[in-house]
Amino acid sequence: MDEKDPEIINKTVGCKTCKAVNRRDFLKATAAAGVAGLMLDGKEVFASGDKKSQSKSIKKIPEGFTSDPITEKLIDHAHKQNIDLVWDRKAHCEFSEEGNGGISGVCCFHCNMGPCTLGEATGYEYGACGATADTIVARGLVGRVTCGASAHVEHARATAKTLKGVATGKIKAYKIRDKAKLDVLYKGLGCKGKNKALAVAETCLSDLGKDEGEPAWLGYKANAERKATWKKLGILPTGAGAEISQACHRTHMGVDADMTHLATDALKLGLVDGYCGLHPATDMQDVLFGTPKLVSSLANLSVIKKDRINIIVHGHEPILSEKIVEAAEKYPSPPRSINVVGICCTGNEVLMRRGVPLAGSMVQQELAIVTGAVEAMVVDVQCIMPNVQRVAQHFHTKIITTNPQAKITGATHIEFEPEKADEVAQKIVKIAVDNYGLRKSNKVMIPDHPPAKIMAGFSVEQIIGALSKLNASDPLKPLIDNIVGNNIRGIVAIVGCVTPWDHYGYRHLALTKTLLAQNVLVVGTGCWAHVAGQRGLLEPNPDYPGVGDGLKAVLKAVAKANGVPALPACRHMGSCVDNSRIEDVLNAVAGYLKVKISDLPVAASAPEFITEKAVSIGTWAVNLGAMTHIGGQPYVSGSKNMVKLLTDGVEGLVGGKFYVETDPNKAAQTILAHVNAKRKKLGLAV
Ligand code: NFS
Ligand code: SF4
Repeated sequence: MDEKDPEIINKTVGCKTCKAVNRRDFLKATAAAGVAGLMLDGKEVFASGDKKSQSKSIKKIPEGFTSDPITEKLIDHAHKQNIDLVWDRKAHCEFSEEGNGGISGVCCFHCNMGPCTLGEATGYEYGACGATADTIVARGLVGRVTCGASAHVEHARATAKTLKGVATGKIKAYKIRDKAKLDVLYKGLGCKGKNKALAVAETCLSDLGKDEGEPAWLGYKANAERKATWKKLGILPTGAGAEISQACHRTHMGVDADMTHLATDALKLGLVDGYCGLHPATDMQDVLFGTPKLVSSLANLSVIKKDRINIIVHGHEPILSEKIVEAAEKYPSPPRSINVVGICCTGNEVLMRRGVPLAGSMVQQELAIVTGAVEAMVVDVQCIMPNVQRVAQHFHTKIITTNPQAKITGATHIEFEPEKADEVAQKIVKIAVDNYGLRKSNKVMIPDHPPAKIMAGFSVEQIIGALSKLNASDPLKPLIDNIVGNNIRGIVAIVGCVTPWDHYGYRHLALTKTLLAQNVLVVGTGCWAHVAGQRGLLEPNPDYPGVGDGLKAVLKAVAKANGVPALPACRHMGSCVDNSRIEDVLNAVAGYLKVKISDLPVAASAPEFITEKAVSIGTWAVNLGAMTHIGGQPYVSGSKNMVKLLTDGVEGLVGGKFYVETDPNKAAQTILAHVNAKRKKLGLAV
């Protein structure tokens, strides 16, 4: 492309109007032509790489919020090299604005009489087949919950197959690390047979394959009251495969066209996620790799080291990354010591069990490569932006895909099989070591800010273990007493992704800090944990800055009883599948107080949710009885009936409901009001 050709700009502008612009080419062309920004129909459609014009498009930082300097510097560094990032590519269609088309969920692609877009965008009330906005929105929601659930189901399947291979002796690379947990599962699931690991693995695989009865993990983990409620509503799932297949069938053109009927299927798929995905994945991973215990580490992109061979593990399933960590440790006399760091939930998994530093959240994955110091980014599944390969082309970094279900065009694919885990891991580590020679030192830019100190590893077993130092015979009592006595106002789980459509981490931080100041015990997982960690909320700081006095006193007492100087303000409970651990805590508290989860002063929040997995986890949380805040549009606003059902009607069915609010300060106030209302109802002081 001749970047100086002004025609290119015109052509690209034409392209921009059809919203299919290649922003990077556009940046290059306009920068070469000396154009800083372009206006189209009175709107700024583009600001070039020129800093002055770019800053115009950056929203003002909210008062009291400091942006993360490491992230900011790397974003600037990328822009200087004309590398576009997730923050730059807002490729929304022109109908996607709020209340109009895409974002409101009224676009349907289910058949070739479409695509049909209803509502303000086109003025149509019905699709070509006569589908209403209610039907189209409901089908879309069912589709997203199904897809999210399937991701966790595949995660559980991979873990179960590995455990089965270990149990039968076919897989030698792994062993059972937590026999006690295996015993607990075996008993809890009502397994039979001498080979406990085999019985547990087969129970999971049977839950994925069957089409009658209910998932064994649901029978084991959900409390009796919940099971009865779901049964009454007819939303108890059978097996994952059958439910996912039926959901796809129901959303096919011309099958299910009743909003409420479809919505109950979404609830059912939320349960599939919880009990055929999250719980079995967490439990069997603990058996194979160990149940997390308190662990200290570091967080943020500056865990990538200039003088080391840096390998990033990224994705979700720790089966390979566990081995990469091991292979790196054992690598024969490397020329430079190897530094394995993690991104996304694979990062959380190896942090929780091995103390591997957290390099960054989902939206920081491109920035990791922009440091110029990453020899290999080893990815498995989920939340891997294909753009990592485009960014890697500017550097020596090798993107290595490993899962048979996930390839990226241009990346190196080295297929992982648990049977050959050691061999594959060693091969990958060698590729990274060899690749170090191709690193260009003048391309290395790791911001000169130290990573934050973090403490993680808060499995339920760890939490109970720590509480037992206060009361050995009744470890939950100190927690309950402090909730009743209002030192702990309530428990809020803040989880999920980080959005690029706001200042990095702003919604997570604003919400978390407000709740902590009000003595709310914040537990969390996923990419929330990256942001919380990077910004000091997982640091065991004996001053407990920003933490309310009641909560501070509790944390101090638990720390003292456990002989550690301090505990972090928030509890990092793991990856997104580890949301299962949060249910275990809620069930324990509800059981102790002999009330329903929906009666407890608790809530869930995904203030920056992005993925379909976040939607299915949120649906599961609603099923549990939790008010579930989401900080973004879930593509349902095009159906007023659906909005009413999700934010109100569903509460009468399962006790939980969705609450949508992008402003974290408003959300915090609503969540606090909810927690206080629940306290009042229980007769507790507010
Ligand atoms: Ni959860 Fe983990 Fe992050 Fe969101 Fe993706 S990494 S599974 S989906 S983006 S929190
Ligand atoms: Fe349009 Fe109906 Fe086909 Fe959807 S299923 S694209 S609404 S005709």
